[in-house]
Amino acid sequence: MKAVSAVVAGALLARSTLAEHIDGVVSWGITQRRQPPPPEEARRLRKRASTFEEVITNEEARGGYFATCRLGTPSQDLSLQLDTGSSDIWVPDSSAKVFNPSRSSTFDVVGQDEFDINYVDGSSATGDYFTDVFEIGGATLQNMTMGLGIKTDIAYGLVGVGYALNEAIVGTTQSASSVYPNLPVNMVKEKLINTVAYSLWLNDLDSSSGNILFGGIDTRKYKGDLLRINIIPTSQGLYTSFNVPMTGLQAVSSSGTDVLTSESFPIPVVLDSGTTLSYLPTDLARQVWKEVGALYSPEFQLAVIPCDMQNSQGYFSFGFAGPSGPRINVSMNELVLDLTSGPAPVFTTGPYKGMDACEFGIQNFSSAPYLLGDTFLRSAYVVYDLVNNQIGIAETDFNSTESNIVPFPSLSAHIPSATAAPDQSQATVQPLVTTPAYAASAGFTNGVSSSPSAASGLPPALGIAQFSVLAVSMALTMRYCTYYGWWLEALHGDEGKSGTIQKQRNMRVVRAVAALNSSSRAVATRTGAVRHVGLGCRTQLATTQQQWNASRLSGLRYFSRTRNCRDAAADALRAAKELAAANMTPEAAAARRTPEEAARLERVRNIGIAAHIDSGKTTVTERILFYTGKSKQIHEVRGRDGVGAKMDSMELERERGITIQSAATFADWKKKENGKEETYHFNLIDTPGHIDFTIEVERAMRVLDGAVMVLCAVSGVQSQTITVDRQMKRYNVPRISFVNKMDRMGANPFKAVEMINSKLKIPAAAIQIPIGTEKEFEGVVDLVEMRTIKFDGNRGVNVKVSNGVPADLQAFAEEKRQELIEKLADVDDEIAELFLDEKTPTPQQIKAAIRRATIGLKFTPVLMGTALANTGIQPMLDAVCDYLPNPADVPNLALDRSKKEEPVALVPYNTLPFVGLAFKLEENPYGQLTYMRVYQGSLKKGQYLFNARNEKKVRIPRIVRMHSNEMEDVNEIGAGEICAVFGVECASGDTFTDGRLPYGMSSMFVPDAVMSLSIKPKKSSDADAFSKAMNRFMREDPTFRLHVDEESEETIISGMGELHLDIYVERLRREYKVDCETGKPRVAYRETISRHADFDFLLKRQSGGPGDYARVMGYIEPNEEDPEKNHFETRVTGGTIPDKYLSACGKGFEEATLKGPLLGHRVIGATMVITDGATHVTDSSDYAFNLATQMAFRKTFPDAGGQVLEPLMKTTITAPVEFQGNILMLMNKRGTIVDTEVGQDEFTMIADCSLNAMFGFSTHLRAATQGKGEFSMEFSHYAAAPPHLQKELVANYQKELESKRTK
Ligand SMILES: Nc1nc2c(ncn2[C@@H]2O[C@H](COP(=O)(O)OP(=O)(O)OP(=O)(O)O)[C@@H](O)[C@H]2O)c(=O)[nH]1
Ligand SMILES: [Mg+2]
Repeated sequence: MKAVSAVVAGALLARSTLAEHIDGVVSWGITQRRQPPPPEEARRLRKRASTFEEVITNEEARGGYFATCRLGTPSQDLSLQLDTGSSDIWVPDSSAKVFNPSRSSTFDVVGQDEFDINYVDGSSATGDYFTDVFEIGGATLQNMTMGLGIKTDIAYGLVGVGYALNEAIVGTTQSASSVYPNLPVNMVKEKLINTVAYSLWLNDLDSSSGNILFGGIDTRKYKGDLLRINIIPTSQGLYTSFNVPMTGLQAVSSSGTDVLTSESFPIPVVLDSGTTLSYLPTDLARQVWKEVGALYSPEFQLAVIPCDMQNSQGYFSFGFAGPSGPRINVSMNELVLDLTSGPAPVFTTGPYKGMDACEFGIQNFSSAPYLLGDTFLRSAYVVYDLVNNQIGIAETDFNSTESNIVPFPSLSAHIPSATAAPDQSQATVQPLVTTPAYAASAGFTNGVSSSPSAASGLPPALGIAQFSVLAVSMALTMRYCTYYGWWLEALHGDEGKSGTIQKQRNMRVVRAVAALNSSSRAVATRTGAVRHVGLGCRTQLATTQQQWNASRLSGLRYFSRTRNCRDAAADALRAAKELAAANMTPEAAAARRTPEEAARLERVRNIGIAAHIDSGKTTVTERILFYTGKSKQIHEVRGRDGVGAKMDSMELERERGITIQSAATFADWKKKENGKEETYHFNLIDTPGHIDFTIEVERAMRVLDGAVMVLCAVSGVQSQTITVDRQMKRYNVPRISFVNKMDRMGANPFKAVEMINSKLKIPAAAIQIPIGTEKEFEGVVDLVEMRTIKFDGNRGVNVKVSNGVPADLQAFAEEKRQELIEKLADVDDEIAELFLDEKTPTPQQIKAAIRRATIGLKFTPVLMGTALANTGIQPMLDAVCDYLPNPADVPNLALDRSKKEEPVALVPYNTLPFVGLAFKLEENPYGQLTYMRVYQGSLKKGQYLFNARNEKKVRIPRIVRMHSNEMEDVNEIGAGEICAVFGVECASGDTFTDGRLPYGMSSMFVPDAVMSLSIKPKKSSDADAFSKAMNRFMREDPTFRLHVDEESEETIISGMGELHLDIYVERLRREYKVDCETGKPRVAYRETISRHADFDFLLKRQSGGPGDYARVMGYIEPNEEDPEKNHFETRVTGGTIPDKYLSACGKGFEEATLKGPLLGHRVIGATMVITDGATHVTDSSDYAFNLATQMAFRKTFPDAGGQVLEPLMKTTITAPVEFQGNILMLMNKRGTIVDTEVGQDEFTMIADCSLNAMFGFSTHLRAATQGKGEFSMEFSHYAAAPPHLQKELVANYQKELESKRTK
């Protein structure tokens, strides 16, 4: 912005101090001009601008930065002013002794008389457009288009580096197509830098120099983290200035810290190097002044302060973009500025009588946008990223003598080494406006020497009342007039009203007034402003920032016409972006895929093994590891050798013989294809079957491309098979089915096939038939090829394949093959056609159809075998290769956050930008391990990734492939694979990118906890270990939760069931040596309402100070659309409740539903509608409306038929048939029987049971079935608890509350 560029107009040109050129970065040293201008130049300048009064001498604090550039051939040195608020380069010609075109052999006029620029301050330049060689910081631009000011009243040239749309636009309307190319854009075009971005940092008050670094950052020049925050666009969505949300301000000194608040939070502030002072909303500025004892004159709109306050030890901490955003501390020595260049003026009256007066660096302004000028910016290292529309900001390291320049790697790359400020959405939250205690005030003034003539050093900060007096009292105003009078006299006295330049230079001018003038140039005419300042007390600066902005945007500063160069920048940017985008489409990526890459992917299979508990998943996986040569020996689940299965590595798993955590491994399977051996690479996850660990299946299914669904040959589809089926369907995971335990008595694979068809509703057909049954089971007939497969050798390693089918099975095989073809004909067009033509498909046609239909989620081929007896596993591995997808076969989608979460396909191609999903976290002895599925791009050791959730940047120091609990280090992992990485702090389900794509991926489904229990370590000394363990468990397992009950102060853990919680209590004991006491398991009840009820609630409280007033009217009723979710709506007409209070009502409703009125459990299925209400002029607030809504909800809850819900569990019990009667009796008491299935020996009963009734059920079941019965439970839905139970629960809760109240 050229706001104060005019302020410096009179200063002398200086030489550049630093010019350095590294690849992709151009660094340019800038020095503030310290010398006064020669008199004739100053005169001309004075004529030029309305704000020229401040243009006198040096002073360190004066804004405006100049750099040495070189123009023409041979080059002429020019010192040009840097302007972050415009986008053009132009230079006055030789008449101003700035640039002499006739001496340049490369000078070429491209637009005669077409250059015409007007500034809002009234200054202007007209002339030609020309191209010539332009150099800065060692970078040369051969054909830079620039303006030549042949007629101009500005003595120096300008280099704009701001948003093109701000000022460097053609014509008078803003449009992206008329953007004029500016310096950074041209540097990108010339490939000198990679992106349109630069870092700009100033040094402290004393050195008055700074640097601009195009295309990169210098990591040694700032302290702490460089945080990225988003720039605020205009209401039309355009980016025109570096406008960011300021969301906090604290005053800090040795006596305390004050949080200063403003009605205007979040405050839009423009970071504007070139404006000397900073301008904040009046309410905030007043608090700042009060902290430091600055005095304000309404006449002059200026705050002044004793100069001694330069030594004050306090500082102000500016916060941006929400509570977790960057903070920049600005110390007092940056905020107290000399008013003049000679001896300082002295306070003639008032509390600082006799002391030197200085200008205070923070002034007030009446409307947005506010400005943070050099008094702020000197303390901040700022990176301006015009491509991503972000700013990187950190505190400047004034003492740094070192340099480490990091270029932006590419056009759209984010600011290097910067992380996005988290929770930027919070930046829109308006904090509560409070009055500070001014605890820091004493510390600000403490120790600052007082003036000898002042009565008693610095006075304590003025109270608000005194302030208002100061603001209105004529006497005080007069005092300031006196003060200015002194100045006016000095200026006009001896030499008369006109004064002389010489005198003016010596006499110094009140810069702040001029700065304000320059901010209000829209209405202050040049001469008018001069007059106003000259008239001192009568200065009236009533203009608003909007007016000023409006005039800027309506084109007061514009290029009249341009020629060929007008759209160059936009074109260059657009073309680069289009090229990048075109290269990233799935089609383009697929087309570029090399044969090697395609071959690699074709042989990758990411698969999961999932099934009902105990069906043999781990036993199967153990065989896979053995047959692929990954492990040399087979160890059984709870085997006699006492080793335990490799994949069940946890001690508890081995003891209990169940899988608790999923385990990942990888292996190479050599498959015979057309007489050749082809190697397939498997990434494999063995999941647990128990429903309490269902999250493990959930996340495996989220990231895997295919699955092997294992079924028991005797039981077929069981309760958890149905759960797993649901999970596979949720994530569209194609599957093959493997009927295990073919050696068991009563094994019947065809019953399992039938059950898959009928219960899971997936067309399924056996592609094998067994040879021999139960103990005689020795192999299978492959129905596709009609050949015999048998196994011998140690553990069945030798697969003996013979063509043809055993004679006794011929007819059966034909029949089953026909069934397979018919089933395929139902789901596959090609087979359907052959079938209708009564043609027999070839084995290749069948195979191809099975693959198509399986990947298309329309079919599952069923294989069979026995893992324990080592039969049938190898053909199942072949089937994984034949029928399950490779990573390129299945669509994987990400959500493009820059396009309203539009889905975009990810392509597993190594050279595309990286996108991966962290799906599982685990702490192991070597540190935090994050399992990651790489969807796109490759990941190299040492690479940086960005977490899409919080934009945090992390380095990946180590990549491993997991083999259960062992690891193998790798340097790189390719697209489509699964790996684990160390050193990444994240949550499970986080998306990672290399920073080039704005993608996130949908997260996985996390079921709600149904059971909880209170827990506490037996020894208080174990508290640390306890909380460490709990933190770890919660991080690793999203279904495990912990909270401290507010009322009972007990620690409550909750999870998926008794076993789930049990395992964690046990792991605490074993892994952390913490013994715990646990309470009785509790049910996670819910509360809801059953009918419509109206309310009209008035909150009116008065207690001395401001009161609380809010009236809300409306109704609550059951949420018919989703009985598990709450819904809030407002239908207020006529603005009886303003919008901001309505959003407070919404929050109030949310809070009320967290703790239901009956039991303090969550409320679900409630709708609340606010239809009307009332506010009070002074007493209404967000707080009052939030509270009123909560109270209205609670009060109306009983009228709306509030009731307690309890979880109903789908319970499946299996036992030998003879116990059917006993079980029926057991279940009658506990729930509703949904289904019973009686098999040959076993029967299965499914019932919906109240969880409450199921505590201790295992003991009863054991007693009723002589230990032969089994059961599993899974949450089904919530239903109203029986009335007597509701009554009892509510009474108990009330009693508890009562006892707490009386305590
Ligand atoms: N008869 C027979 N038993 C088997 C077979 N496969 C596994 N088992 C047994 O079934 C029991 C459960 O096997 P696991 O491999 O632990 O089953 P899982 O599916 O991994 O169990 P979870 O992970 O706890 O759900 C073990 O005792 C195995 O020995 C088989 O083919 N035949
Ligand atoms: Mg297992």
